[in-house]
Amino acid sequence: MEKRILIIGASGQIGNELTMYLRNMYSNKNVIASDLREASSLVMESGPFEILDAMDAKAIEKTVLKHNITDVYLMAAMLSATAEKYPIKGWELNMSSLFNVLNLAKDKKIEKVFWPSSIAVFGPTTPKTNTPQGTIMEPTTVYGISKQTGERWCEYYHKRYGVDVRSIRYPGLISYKTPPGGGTTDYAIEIFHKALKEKKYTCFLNAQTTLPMMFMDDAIHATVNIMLAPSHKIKIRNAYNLAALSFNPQELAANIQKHIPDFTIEYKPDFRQAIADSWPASIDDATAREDWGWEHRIDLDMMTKIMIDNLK
Ligand code: AKB
Repeated sequence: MEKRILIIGASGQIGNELTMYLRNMYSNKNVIASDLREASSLVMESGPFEILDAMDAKAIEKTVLKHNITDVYLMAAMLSATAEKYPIKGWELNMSSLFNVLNLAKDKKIEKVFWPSSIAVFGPTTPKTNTPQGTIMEPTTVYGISKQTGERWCEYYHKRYGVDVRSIRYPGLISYKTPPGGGTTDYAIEIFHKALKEKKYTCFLNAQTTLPMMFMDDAIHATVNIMLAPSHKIKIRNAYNLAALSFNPQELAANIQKHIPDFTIEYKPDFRQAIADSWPASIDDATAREDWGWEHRIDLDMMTKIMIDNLK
């Protein structure tokens, strides 16, 4: 049967690039983009678009039936920094959107679901380096609590109702096409814009804050590949650890200085420092590599060059 895909949250950082990638794969007409607000002109002009609220179960169902949707990618979420400002709103959006989509799969109105988890499921009591796939998870942020809870529900819907749901714990994602929205890892994108425009950047994390990161192209490949994998290869139905890069602001700044020698950085940590301090510094993703063949392609040098060349 032909794939008919709905992307919820197509205006966001991942949704925008994922929509264009999937339209290339499955043809423009088969990938329906949706969001609360209009997406980039590329997304709006290349295929179908619906205004859709991820919290509105009826509206999602109507869109799914109207377009004969088979697969849903639920990319709408409130990220870590914003969710700390609006805890209840963050919790409600992140949880109700997930239930809306899982219930459609449970009722056999769609076949497959992608839902993004995050390294935010881990907390201060988790081993900080090479964080294993299965380990202590005591997240201390609203976003992390919602992602960890979401993972449990994904596994429950799979075991109890046979829902084919697949998920990845994204690290911080770096891209030049769409701005990020309210995350703790956003500094790693802001820094490039400021380095090119003003040759200086004030970082909201301290110099030594090492976090797991990934260039967007790798994240898109991971997302598409986990959805393409045969069901029996997806042995983990909460979410897979995924890794590519790990660096701190000082190391990233030094890399940027190779291209912009007079770039300077200073550090003024704010409330996001506590969020970052509760997260791992590096991730062990051996299980994803073994189960469905995940591998990353872009290292820190390549990522820095791509960002600078494209933002110039
Ligand atoms: C955030 O910083 O909130 C996100 C994430 C790591 O999930 N980028």
